[in-house]
Amino acid sequence: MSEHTAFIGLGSNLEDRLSHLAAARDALSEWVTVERASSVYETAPVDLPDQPWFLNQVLIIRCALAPFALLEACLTIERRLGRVRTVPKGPRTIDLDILLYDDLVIDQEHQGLRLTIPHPRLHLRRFVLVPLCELAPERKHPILGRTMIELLASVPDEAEVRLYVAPGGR
Ligand code: PH2
Ligand code: MG
Ligand code: MG
Repeated sequence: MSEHTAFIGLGSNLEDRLSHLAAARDALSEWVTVERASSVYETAPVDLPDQPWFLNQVLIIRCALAPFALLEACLTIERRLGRVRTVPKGPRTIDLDILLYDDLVIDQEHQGLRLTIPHPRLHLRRFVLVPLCELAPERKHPILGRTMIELLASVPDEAEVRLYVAPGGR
């Protein structure tokens, strides 16, 4: 069984955000091995500014799932954690995005689902690059050929990303 390494971005800006991140990690463990998790960051909303601040985190996972099977697992977890898709880029209990999968470059549609890896906005978002740099600063973007730390140094996004310290130190 071949093993793959992927980076998954988690985001939540509704209800108990920290619990949603934990529930997503637990649910993912049913399909994949969660190897490492970044710190949790509290981040100002981008793209659609008029919504609550997010908690974001990035995970390194190992899995035997093919890319579309991993996407299916992510969507299943989103549904299980009560995500309702109303406004695009709007508030959500949980979002799981495949950011990187080995050094794969893919942009395909399969049974009505579109999958683009690397995530098409990875290099434009501080809330993704900051936790990615914590885990893998020297990892190269498979299309841009630049490391995560280089991408962060030149990212135009200025939206705030700060380390999240849970109330009561949870
Ligand atoms: N996700 C979005 C849109 N905007 N902003 C932050 N800070 N964090 C997110 O995860 C996020 C967002 C759509 O995927
Ligand atoms: Mg997203
Ligand atoms: Mg998503």
